[in-house]
Amino acid sequence: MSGRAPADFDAIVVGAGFAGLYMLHRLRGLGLRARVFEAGDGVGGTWYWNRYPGARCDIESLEYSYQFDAELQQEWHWSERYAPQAEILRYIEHVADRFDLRRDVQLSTRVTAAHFDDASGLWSVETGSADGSAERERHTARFCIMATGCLSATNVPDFPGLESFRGDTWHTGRWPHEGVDLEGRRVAVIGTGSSAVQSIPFFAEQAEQLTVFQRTPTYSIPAHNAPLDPELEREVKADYAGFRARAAALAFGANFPPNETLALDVSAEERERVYETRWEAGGLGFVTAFGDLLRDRGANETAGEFVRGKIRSIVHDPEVAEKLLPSQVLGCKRLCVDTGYYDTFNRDNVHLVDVSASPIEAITPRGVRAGGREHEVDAIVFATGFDAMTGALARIDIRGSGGRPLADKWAAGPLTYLGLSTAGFPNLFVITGPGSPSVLANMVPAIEQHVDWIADCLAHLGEHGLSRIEALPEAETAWVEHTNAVAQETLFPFCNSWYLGANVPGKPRVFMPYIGYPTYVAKCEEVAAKGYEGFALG
Ligand code: N01
Repeated sequence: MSGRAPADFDAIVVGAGFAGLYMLHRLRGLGLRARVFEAGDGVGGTWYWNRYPGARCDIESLEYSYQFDAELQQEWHWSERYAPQAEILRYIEHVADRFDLRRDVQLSTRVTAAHFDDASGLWSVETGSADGSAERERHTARFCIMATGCLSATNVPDFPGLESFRGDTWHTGRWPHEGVDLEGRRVAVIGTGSSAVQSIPFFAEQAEQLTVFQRTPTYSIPAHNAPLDPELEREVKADYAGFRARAAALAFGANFPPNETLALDVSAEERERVYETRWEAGGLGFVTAFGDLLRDRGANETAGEFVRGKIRSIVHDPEVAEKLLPSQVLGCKRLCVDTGYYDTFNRDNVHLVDVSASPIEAITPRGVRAGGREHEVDAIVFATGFDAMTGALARIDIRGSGGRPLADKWAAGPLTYLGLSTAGFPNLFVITGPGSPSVLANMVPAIEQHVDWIADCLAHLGEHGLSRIEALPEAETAWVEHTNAVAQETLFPFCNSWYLGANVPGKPRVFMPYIGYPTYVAKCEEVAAKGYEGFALG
């Protein structure tokens, strides 16, 4: 690359999860000097932090893995249909060792700032120790690549009195590594999203009393998790590439083939039969039971009513069942996948507190006050989710050309071209950023697609003696408008989901992920084939 000012590294990567590690591997393959900074004391990202009991993937293990190395995917054996957190973390650690990645990963190091310097054309990245105790350091690099994750910045609501609580508090996304003993304790869980749905059955087994504070009832589909079927594993491994290609044509992978038939085009009996089949199969495939579930409210309502019927049949106490019935559009918040969630509310030691009408008023020294009543507990679990998609970036002081803060540029919501790049921030890439399919695709292949695109782009720059790439404002505007237009054709904007930023008070309400993985991949390929159309190269 021409015009190169001396820099500590060719590229700095922030985060050592699935995205950062594969990015490092590709950068090395290009002969570039790279350093990964990671706040955690180990690699793994999401799967390093989310160690709460019951944490596991909602995408089947044979699909939730890297495909860049044929031997790796042949040799790794998953033990269950849906891999538990510890096994996914072992897999990521195995990849780090197998490809000798650790020597360029600096752990326990938090990136606090990343500033672009117009004069040198370099990024200056400031790091400190993860606990803030060590001196800050600065490192320069031509490229800065954010592999900071979509669901990594935890969200603990600002409940009055939080600091006064005398017991223990934990967030599911920062679960203590040594585990937590709930034996004989009265425990509160705040939230009923995926993390709560997975952990509540485990907490209920251990705790003396478990009180669940629910603001929005959730739709959850049984996982029907089981040991991985060896016959299926053999079949997939006999043609893993073909399996991956089939998966790439769908949102959530090869085992979730969508049914194109419209729900309202078939009889009520036929709908019931299809829903029952999907419920028995388990998992996220429920939402693709018919082609119009996320487009037509009437169609969606039939699926919602089916799940409500299931909840009524599982939960014995009709009053509790009634409280658990979701009424929002099914699937417009991420569908949950569970093992025994609704059934847990049949236990004598589990209590459900509906805080939809009367929100949690305060955390008191002895518990949680809601609806004018204090619920005394010894510990509180915040299963309150994440400042999704933009939160991890917002927690870094990122400044582009002319010193412009990203926080200012994104004050009304994230603006990106392809979710990969943002105008005014040259040589900055975001892996699975807002405006890309990310959380509405299978994350690992979506990450690989982004990493490959970025690596190919850097190779292109090198081959053409170029050192700078930046999204053009007009390409970005068109992409943001297109992303919004696609979302508006669906039912996704109709709930208070984290896809919209609606879970974090004050966050701009903008639908962040791009809907349509195959279309998106084709667009990225077209942009590259046209010499990085929509980008200024120099
Ligand atoms: O977080 P969430 P999560 N008072 O935002 C409630 C992925 N994931 O960690 O819905 C009371 O979904 C909030 O209520 P409401 C997956 O993509 C995957 O569970 O906003 N309650 C909600 O119930 C998932 O979608 C897996 O009304 C408050 C809950 O807290 C994403 O991560 C497992 C509140 C937060 O739910 C996030 O899931 C785990 C308040 N002030 C996570 N504020 C799998 O692979 C928030 N809540 C299976």
